[in-house]
Amino acid sequence: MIKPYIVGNWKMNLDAAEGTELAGKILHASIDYDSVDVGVAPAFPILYSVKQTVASSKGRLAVVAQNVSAEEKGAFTGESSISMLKSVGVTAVIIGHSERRQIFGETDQTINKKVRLTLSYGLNVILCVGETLFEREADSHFETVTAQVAKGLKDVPVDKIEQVTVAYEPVWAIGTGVNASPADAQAMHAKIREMLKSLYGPVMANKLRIIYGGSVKPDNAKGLMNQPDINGALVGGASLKSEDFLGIINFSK
Ligand code: G2H
Repeated sequence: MIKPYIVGNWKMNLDAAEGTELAGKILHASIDYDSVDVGVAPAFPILYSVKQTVASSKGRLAVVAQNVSAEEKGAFTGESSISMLKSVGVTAVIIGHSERRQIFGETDQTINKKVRLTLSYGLNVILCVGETLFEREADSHFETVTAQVAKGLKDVPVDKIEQVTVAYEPVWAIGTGVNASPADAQAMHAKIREMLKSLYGPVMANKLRIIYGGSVKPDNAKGLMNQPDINGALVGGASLKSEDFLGIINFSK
């Protein structure tokens, strides 16, 4: 049984006061960390204060970054490096979110560079993949998504792959209120696991987490989490309210 992983992607929401308040509520909620891993991904300026807020969890409530520079250091105005994120206690990075791919033009090559850099610093990666509505309607969704997995993980060695979680987020389901049906999501997760098997072998692939994202809410979480290849959720909008986020965590076990 793969331990589920629920991550709240706060995106560009919540300032320092709001973010630390929400982190405090999650910290003080009753969460069985033996049966679920939980993380929150605040915006860069409040990563440190959120990390301080949840310090007493001793890392059980993980603080995750939403992005990282593909470069290690230097004249890259506006960027934040992996060593900077590590220095404030971040333990994982979301890489290749569809908003990064679509709005900021990130390619599979850039994403792969960020993945390898993050892993080399000992941090975990949440590698996001997902098809557009156009790709789904053209029936190329399986091909698109499995290619994103293979390209994102290019040259990632087997001894680092356990630091990686794959997040399947169909672009047409993100922030739209429309979510993939549990059966559709399961079908894609199974294809992703097949790709992971071809890259890393069945024993390793069966240990890796593939989480689902795209309008996950307390009322649809249970159906999704019951699927055999769905090992958790990357939650956007519903992670901004503690009751909703905690509700989803409860359905994950
Ligand atoms: C997908 C998801 C979180 P939401 O982007 O990564 O957001 O749950 O708002 O669709």
